[in-house]
Amino acid sequence: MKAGTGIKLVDLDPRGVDRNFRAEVLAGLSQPRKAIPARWLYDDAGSELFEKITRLPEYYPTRAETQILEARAAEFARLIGPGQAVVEFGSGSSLKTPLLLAAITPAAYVPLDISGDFLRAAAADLAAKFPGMPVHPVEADFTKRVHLPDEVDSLPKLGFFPGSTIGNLVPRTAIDLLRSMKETLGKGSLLLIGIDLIKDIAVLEAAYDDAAGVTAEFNLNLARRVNRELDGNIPVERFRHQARWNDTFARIEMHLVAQGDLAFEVSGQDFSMKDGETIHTENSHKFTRRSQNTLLLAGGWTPRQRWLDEEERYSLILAEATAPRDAP
Ligand code: AVI
Repeated sequence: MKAGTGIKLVDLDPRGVDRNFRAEVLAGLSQPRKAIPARWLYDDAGSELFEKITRLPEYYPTRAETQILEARAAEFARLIGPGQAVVEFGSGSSLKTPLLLAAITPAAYVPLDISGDFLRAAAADLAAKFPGMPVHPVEADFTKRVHLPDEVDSLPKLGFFPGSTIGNLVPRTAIDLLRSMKETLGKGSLLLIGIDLIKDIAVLEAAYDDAAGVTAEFNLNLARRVNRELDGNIPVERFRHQARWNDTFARIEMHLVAQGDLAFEVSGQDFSMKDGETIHTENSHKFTRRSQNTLLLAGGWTPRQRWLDEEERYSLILAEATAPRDAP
């Protein structure tokens, strides 16, 4: 991290491979229960597959969230008001972000993303769609406090974190992230956050194991990426994608399941797996109204308004940064 800027410099080895990727894959595969952090699913191929997932008939979150953004524009305008600096955590979706910006007439838009390429492309797209609205992209790791551009210092702030990406984090990390967002945005700021809901298990499992096999490809691409970038020889064709509901932790888990006993190498290290053993690749937590409130309050945000889509599958919540209060 470059001191004080909130900008994370990626640490590449001489072949241009991110050293953190190698370290996290080797550590994750060496554990008794093998796992690779979900953030590594998103190389170029993975990001393209995720875009396809958002259009699948089984994957309801994107459509449900877009429907809320379309249907509730007048309420956003009333509750949020004009003149905000909209700070988007992530480089923005070409569909959802314009819906929000058109609804509330902001004074500036500040997308934050660790990937400079995505960020610049998304910022240019938004600037073209909203001529006259200042756009200040910031290349930063927003899991830590980010120093926002001086130009938006005096403006009220609205954080935007759609997509239920918060659900990909385990509760401790999710709360750390919410607290960092509050530090980035400051006292009195607002946060509009998408959070997915617990529902029929069959619906959830289908959303993460679609009939066309796109999510399976998305998951298997992680093993292919390891082979490509880390000198691996994982026999990808001997793994099966699995999406399973874990009721104890209220989450869908993605796993790569070994079909038969197998062995492989990654970066010169040997690994073996028994038939049925898995590599855990993603969690997607789902919530009730109460567990959403608990999460947000633990992260320093007081929920003020909650909207559901027509089929009540998904929610968008407006919360306010509140001072810590321990006494009842
Ligand atoms: C990015 N994130 C919110 C998606 C989700 O629903 O958890 C990632 C995803 N994984 C499989 N399908 C979609």
